[in-house]
Amino acid sequence: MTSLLVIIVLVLLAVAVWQLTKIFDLTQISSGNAGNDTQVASDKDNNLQGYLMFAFLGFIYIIMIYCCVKYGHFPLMSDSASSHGPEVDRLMWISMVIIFIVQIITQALLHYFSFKYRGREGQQALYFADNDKLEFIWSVIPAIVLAGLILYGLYAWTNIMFVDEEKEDVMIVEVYAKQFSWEARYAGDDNVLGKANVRYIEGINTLGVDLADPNAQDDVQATELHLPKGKRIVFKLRSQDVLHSFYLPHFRAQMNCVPGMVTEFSFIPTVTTAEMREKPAMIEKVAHINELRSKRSAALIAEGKTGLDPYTFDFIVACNKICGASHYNMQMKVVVDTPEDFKKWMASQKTLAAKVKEDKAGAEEKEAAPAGEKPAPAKANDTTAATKPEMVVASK
Ligand SMILES: [Cu+2]
Repeated sequence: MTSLLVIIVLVLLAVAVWQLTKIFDLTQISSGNAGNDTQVASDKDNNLQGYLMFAFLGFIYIIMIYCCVKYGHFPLMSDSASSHGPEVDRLMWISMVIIFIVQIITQALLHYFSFKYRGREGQQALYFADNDKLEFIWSVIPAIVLAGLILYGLYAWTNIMFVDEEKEDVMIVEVYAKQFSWEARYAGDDNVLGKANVRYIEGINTLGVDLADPNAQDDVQATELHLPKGKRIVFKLRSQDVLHSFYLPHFRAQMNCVPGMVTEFSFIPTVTTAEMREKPAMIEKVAHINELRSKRSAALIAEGKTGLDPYTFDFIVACNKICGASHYNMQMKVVVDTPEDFKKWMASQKTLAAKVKEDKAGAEEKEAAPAGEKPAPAKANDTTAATKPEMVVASK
């Protein structure tokens, strides 16, 4: 790395010396000390530069068309999986199309005028201090376009953020962010989350739920976010330590998780995980990922390392704020089920209160047993640990 930097510095020094020599040569010409004037642009040079401007315009257009054809499928601008997703995508498409048209026109004008007003022998540039009409035009047009985009964006945002919790049948889910994992808490049958505070964090109560609160008795904690399709979910977001961001790209959802306060976001999932896996674009994408993976896996096996498992698509919650060293790895799997499957999954979950009770009972039993006499409780404890591999991974 150091040698690379030294090489770069030396190259830059050489360029600087070369440029200084050129400047010196030019000063010699203007003061009449030099006999030849090859450094001063002639009409031929200016014509060449003018045509090169057109060539460059062609070059950037060709590159643009090539990129649109080769990389033009925007995975985050199609196939959204939430009810408000298409509106976000529409806004994105409108912005992209406007940017595309404006840049096509302005690039063409920029390069055409550079050609048209190229240097010519004996021609002087026209100078004027300002032109009110021109300035009015180039201020008002962008102002109108931007105001339109901003107003449309505000309208879309208000629509997305408006939730009438009293009229609409919503499900409350808490998502807790911490360095570097996510946890979820379901409000249970009463649909009211029990109080929580970082001071109550103890043992397996990693969310800091106040277990004395009657509303907390049916709360269910999970390390995988299961959501029923077609139901409005209101997420209550908390953070244990630093600023994180709750980001679900497939649902076009993002909201910061701020320590010391509860933020909210709400959406309706419209596509189940199984349906998403069957979409042609997703099948193609997963096949491509697995093609790359199998090559990488073969290379790893050749090196004597463990190969990679094939990738299967899953929705994710990712953290979208650089929150520390393992930020890149801060993810939680999201499973969108049919309402029936979701009910089944929920029925299979134990409440946090029950889990804590069991855990305490297990610990007391272990304490009561004299060491070396009863191997059974120790074995039972091991099994508990083995049934919670996700918890262990998540707390790393
Ligand atoms: Cu984070």
